[in-house]
Amino acid sequence: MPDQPTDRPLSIDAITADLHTYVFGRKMFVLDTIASTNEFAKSLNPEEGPHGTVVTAEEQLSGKGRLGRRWESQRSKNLLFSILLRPDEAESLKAPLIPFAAAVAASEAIELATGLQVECKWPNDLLIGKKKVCGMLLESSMMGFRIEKIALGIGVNVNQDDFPAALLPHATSLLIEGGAPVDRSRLLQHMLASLEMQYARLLNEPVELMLNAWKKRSAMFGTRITVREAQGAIEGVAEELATDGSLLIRLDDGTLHTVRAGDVSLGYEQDFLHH
Ligand code: BT5
Repeated sequence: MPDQPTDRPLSIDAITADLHTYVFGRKMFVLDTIASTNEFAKSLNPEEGPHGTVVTAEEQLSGKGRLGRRWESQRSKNLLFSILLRPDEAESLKAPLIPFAAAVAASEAIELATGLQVECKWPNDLLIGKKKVCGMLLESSMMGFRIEKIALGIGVNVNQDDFPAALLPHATSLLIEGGAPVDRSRLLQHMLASLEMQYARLLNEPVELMLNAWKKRSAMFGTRITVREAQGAIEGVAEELATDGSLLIRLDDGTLHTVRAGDVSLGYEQDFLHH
C-alpha cells in the first residue's frame, strides 16, 4: 500500500521536520540510487560536506561491507546512510572506538523506535534474536599522518521481509522481528540524535563508560567463541574488550590473544556469517 506512511520515500523535509540534533544531518543528501553512501560521503569536499553531513539513499548499487564484502538491501525498504566526520587531532585518537559508540547509539535508537531488544556483536554488528539486523562500515581517509575524514556507514534492515537464500539464516529486519513496518524517516531521526549524543560522550567522557555500555549489550563475554582472522581461525573464551576496541580472547593454553580485525562466531566455525 503505497500511501501508508511507512512506505513513504525518504525526504529531507520528513527527516528534518523533527530532527533533534545540532550537527548530524544539519546538512543532508537524500539520494535515490547511488553506488554507496560511504563513497559519496568520502567524495565531498569540506564546503559540500562539513562535519556531520549525512548521506542517505533509497538504493545502493555497490553497497559495501567490511573487507571487500557486499551489503545487500532491497530498494526503498531499508535505511542506508553515512555520516561524514571531520575529526580534529584529539578526536582522531578515538576513531577506532567510533564503531562501538555507533553500535550503542544505533541499538538505543532501534529500541526506542520499535521496543525490540538489540544485541551488539563484535566488531560492529547489531543482532535481534541472534540474527543480523544492522551492519556498520567505518572508512577513514588520511592526510599525511592525520585522519582527514571518516565515513561512518550504517545499514539497517527495516521493512525488508525476505532475504536471498544465502543470507536468510543469518539476517533479519525490524519488520520481521516486530511484526510491523517502521517509518524510515523517523528511525533515521532517532538514529542521528542518538549517534550525535554518543559521539559527544565518546569524545568527552572516559572511554570505559562507552565500552561498558557496549559490553552490557553483548552476550559473548565469558563464552566460548571462534574468531576468523586473516591468518586463520582460533578458538577461546571472550574475555575483554580492550580500550582500543580489540577483542581479547583467552586461549586453551592460557595465553591472552588480541584480535584487531576478524569475524566472531559464537560456538563453532560453521556458524560463520561470511563465506
Ligand atoms: C557490514 O559488513 O556489516 C557493514 C555494512 C555497512 C553497510 C552500510 S549501508 C550504508 C553504507 N554505505 C555502504 O556502502 N556501506 C555502508 P560485514 O560485517 O563485512 O558484513 C557483510 C556481510 O553481511 C556480507 O558478506 C553478507 O554475508 C552479510 N550481509 C549482506 N547484506 C546483509 C543484510 N542486508 N543483512 C544482514 N547481513 C547482510
